Amino acid sequence: MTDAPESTSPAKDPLVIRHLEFLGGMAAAGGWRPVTAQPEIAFSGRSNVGKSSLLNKLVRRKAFARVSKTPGRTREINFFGVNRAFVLVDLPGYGFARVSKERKSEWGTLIEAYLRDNVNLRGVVQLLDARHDPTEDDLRMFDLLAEIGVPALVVMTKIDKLTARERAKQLKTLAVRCGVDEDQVIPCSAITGEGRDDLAASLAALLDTPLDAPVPEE
Ligand SMILES: Nc1nc2c(ncn2[C@@H]2O[C@H](COP(=O)(O)OP(=O)(O)OP(=O)(O)O)[C@@H](O)[C@H]2O)c(=O)[nH]1
Ligand SMILES: [Mg+2]
Repeated sequence: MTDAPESTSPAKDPLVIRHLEFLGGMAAAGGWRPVTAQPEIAFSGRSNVGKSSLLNKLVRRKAFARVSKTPGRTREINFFGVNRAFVLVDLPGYGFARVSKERKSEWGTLIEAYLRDNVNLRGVVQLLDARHDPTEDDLRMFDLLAEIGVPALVVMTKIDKLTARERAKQLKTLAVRCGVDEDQVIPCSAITGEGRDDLAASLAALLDTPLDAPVPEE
C-alpha cells in the first residue's frame, strides 16, 4: 500500500480566508449601505448571544467584528467583505432588556428593512444560546425569515458552557421549539472553535459556491 491513510492528511478547510475588508455600517432603515452585487449572509440573534464572536471565529480573526463587553453595543449593521466573493453581515442584537421601547423598535425597523427586499441576501445564520430556550423574539425572527423566504441556518452557540448530557438534551429542545430537524442545528463555540468548519461548509452550500477558490484580482 503506497497511499497514506486518509486520517493523516490535514482536513480541507471549507472556507480559506484570503482577503477581508470592512465595507461599512448601515445605521438607519433606508440609510447608507455598501453597494455590492455579492451574495450576503447575515448573523442574527439576541443581544450578547455571540454573533460577532462567531463571525470572527469563522474568518479566523480575533477582532474583525467588534465583540461587546456590554450587551447591546453593536447598533449598526456591519458589512464585511470576504475573499471579494461574498459579504458577512453582523446584525445588531435584539431583545436587550435595558434599552428603551423606542430604541428597540428602531432596531427592529432597521433589521427588518435590511432583511426585506434584499436581492443579495442568500441566508441568515440564526444564533441561539445553548443554555436557554428560544425567546419570543427568536421565534418571531424565524417567522419573519419564513415570511420573507430567506433560508435560515440554526446555530446553537456557547456550546462550551454545557456538559455532553446537557448538550444532547438542549439540542433536542431547540430543534423542537424552532421546528427543525436536530441535524439542522449546528453546535458551535467561539471559544473552542467547535462547529466552525461545519458552519463554513453550510455557508458554502447556501452560497452555492466552493469557498476555497482563489480570490479574483481587483
Ligand atoms: N463561553 C463562550 N462565550 C462566548 C461565546 N461567544 C461569545 N461569547 C461571549 O459572549 C459575549 C458577547 O459576545 P458578542 O460576540 O459580542 O455577542 P453579540 O451577539 O455580537 O452581541 P451584540 O452585538 O451586543 O448583539 C462576549 O463576552 C463573548 O466573549 C462562546 O461560544 N462561548
Ligand atoms: Mg455584536
